[in-house]
Amino acid sequence: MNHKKYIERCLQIAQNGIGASRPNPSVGAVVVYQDTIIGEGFTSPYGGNHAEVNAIGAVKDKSLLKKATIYVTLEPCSHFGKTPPCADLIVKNKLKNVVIGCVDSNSLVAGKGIERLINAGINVIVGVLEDECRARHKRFFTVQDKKRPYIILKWAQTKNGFVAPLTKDAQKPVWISNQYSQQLVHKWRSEEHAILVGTNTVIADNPKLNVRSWSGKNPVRIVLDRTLRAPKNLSVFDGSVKTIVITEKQECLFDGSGELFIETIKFSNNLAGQICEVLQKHKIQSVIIEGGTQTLQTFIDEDLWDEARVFVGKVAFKEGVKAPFFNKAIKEKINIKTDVLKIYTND
Ligand code: AOF
Ligand code: ZN
Repeated sequence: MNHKKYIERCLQIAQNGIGASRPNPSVGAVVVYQDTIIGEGFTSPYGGNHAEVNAIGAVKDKSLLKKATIYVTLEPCSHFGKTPPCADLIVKNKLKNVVIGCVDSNSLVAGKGIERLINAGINVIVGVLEDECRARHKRFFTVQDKKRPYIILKWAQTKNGFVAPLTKDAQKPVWISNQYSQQLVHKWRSEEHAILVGTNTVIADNPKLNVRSWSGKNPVRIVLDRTLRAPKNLSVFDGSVKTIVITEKQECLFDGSGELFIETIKFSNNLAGQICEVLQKHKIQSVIIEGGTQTLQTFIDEDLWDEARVFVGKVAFKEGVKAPFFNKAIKEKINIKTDVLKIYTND
């Protein structure tokens, strides 16, 4: 049987749960009998069913399960969390084969799910499209393994490396990217747990930092404001979404709306590291950093980033604000279908 083909299908459907399943990884599972998919599912919103429960539940004729194979992007769990162990469900339904993309590094599972399946006499194959499955669950694995959120840097630059002209004419906004890239950015926001910007960006653009031209959850907003100089009437402080202000000021100038959190740190040389600690404290699994250049550069300089998504426009400015730059050789991801977007990974 073509194992890769079915794990590929698991990867596709796992995409449907991204964002909603958080902090759980969005896993994909398909049940196959005689080279035909007879059930499939992905992780339900947090607290709900795991992918295997949904995939097995979708099989109409349960008598086929004994002869079927279940494919799953992540090792079936072995623990009682919000839901009972998926490994037990597979054993109870006597599935013949289990094909797994990658092992779960959660210490509650970490191989115990596989062990349980093997002990029950089920054929188990591990590591089909392993890299792709680990990449699908990259946010989850980063939190598990690195004890910090998955960090995505995002910016748009001209073809000659500027993010903005030197003087900004408010009447004439300059578009480096296009309307499609704007929509893509909103999709990206819906996929991440938090969005982070510096004060200059907040004051200059008064952004809402929410999801508009896409459907899905709004990310938690994080504003770096060392001196608490951002006016309180800005959109980010409208109380509609959880917002964390990271500052150096001790005194809190806000009147404590339920969605607003002030975190005080020292803006010193390991700023990005300290920000990660604040994000850990708030159990943030992933963050997209949308500017400005100084903030982005801080994360690059401290080598605290996982992915950079860079729009490179067709325009050029004579002079302007320089785009962030990488201070070491980095890989550009291939297979991107557009020449406007470049994706780099820090691995
Ligand atoms: C699976 N299938 O679809 C997912 C798994 O609190 P719980 O019960 O929801 O368990 C969460 C843990 O289960 C999570 O940290 C990860 O180790 C695993 N996620 N496992 O068998 C799934 N999402
Ligand atoms: Zn499970």
